Amino acid sequence: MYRSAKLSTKTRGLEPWMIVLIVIVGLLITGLIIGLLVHFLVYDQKLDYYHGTFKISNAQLDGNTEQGYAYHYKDLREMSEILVDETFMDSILNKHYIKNQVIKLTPDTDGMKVDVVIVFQFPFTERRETREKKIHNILHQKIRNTRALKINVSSLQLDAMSSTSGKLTVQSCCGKRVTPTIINRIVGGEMAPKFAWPWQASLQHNNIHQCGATLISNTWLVTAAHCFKNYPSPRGWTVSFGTTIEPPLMKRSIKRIIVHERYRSPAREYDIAVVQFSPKVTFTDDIRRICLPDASDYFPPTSTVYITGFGALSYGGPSQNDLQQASVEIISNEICKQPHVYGKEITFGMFCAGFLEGIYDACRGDSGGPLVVKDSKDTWYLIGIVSWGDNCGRQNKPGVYTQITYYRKWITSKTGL
Ligand code: 4AZ
Repeated sequence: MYRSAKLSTKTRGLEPWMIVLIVIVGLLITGLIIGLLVHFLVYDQKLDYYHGTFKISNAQLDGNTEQGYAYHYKDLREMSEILVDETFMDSILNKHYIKNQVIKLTPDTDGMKVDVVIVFQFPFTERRETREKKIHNILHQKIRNTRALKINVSSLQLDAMSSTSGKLTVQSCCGKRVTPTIINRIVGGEMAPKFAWPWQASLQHNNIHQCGATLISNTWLVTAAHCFKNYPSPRGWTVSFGTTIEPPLMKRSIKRIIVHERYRSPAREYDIAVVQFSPKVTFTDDIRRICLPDASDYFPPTSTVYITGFGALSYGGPSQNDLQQASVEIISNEICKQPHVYGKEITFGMFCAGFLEGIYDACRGDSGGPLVVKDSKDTWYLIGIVSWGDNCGRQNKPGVYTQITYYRKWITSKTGL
């Protein structure tokens, strides 16, 4: 009996534990397939890049005021970006539109030619030709109806870009980063998050950190002249990138050091130098150049600005391996030139930033590094170079910075930027 019963289960069907196992495995496989489908269809949609060009006929860059309105480069770029933002945010492509970036403004016979990269994220189901047609039509219609800028409708062109060249083009633009701002202090010390300050560099002599520097192109840095007081020749100098000195994200050797020809230590005027390294870097999320302001740009007192560096956390302390950051405020010359602050020590091409109550400040080793500001479109500009100060974080002794706008033409004359 016992034997025949066993035989009958074998012939009638599977053991109960096998059925349970099969159900569990089946559920797991179904779950995995659903998970992968959701991942690829919802989260892993690739970005689509388009290169658009159009011509604004009533705009000129300032300095050329014969026809139409004269704009600063920065304002015209911002107006064009806002126009493209509005175009797609108010359209049926709203859900798929990511962002746009003006990559070039070129003066043309009777206006300005604008080159812009427009980024979308579409579901896989939509055909490529359909998308391109929709984008073109929406842009065409907006341009025809726009009043603020007179855009030549027939000048509009739109081409799809490969995702590699789209990504590279967007990354090569200045002053953009991939992380939001969460901040405080260098003296007192707060570590900078990865990707937050991709233009920060460390200048090293015989592999020892000496100064900060800021990336302004794929081969040029801006820093302070006083960093080269002891070692004026490029020999022995290297630059490293990334949020730690050790290990460095990337390292390059310095080929050229151009110190301002009027810098005379121990005087503090003309504390600026440009430095060229080789080979060039490729921009990524962690290494990017910052934008330089126009010579005529003005950044008013009490504006919030940011300083970063590998410098000491207190006067006399050691340099840091992890990049530190602080949020400070621009202090007016009127306040900084008061006798109990710096008096006559503040001269042309300098400005103060920090707080009169002290605490948040740059310190030794931060010298040469950036003081930066963000505009309304989240584009970052270099406006100061850490130059000097009486001690660090002391009351009535804020940090003093080389004013980039004052030396803007000098930078162009040496680097072409
Ligand atoms: C320095 O010795 C230094 N508190 C840099 C900045 C400041 C002070 C000293 C500003 O490089």
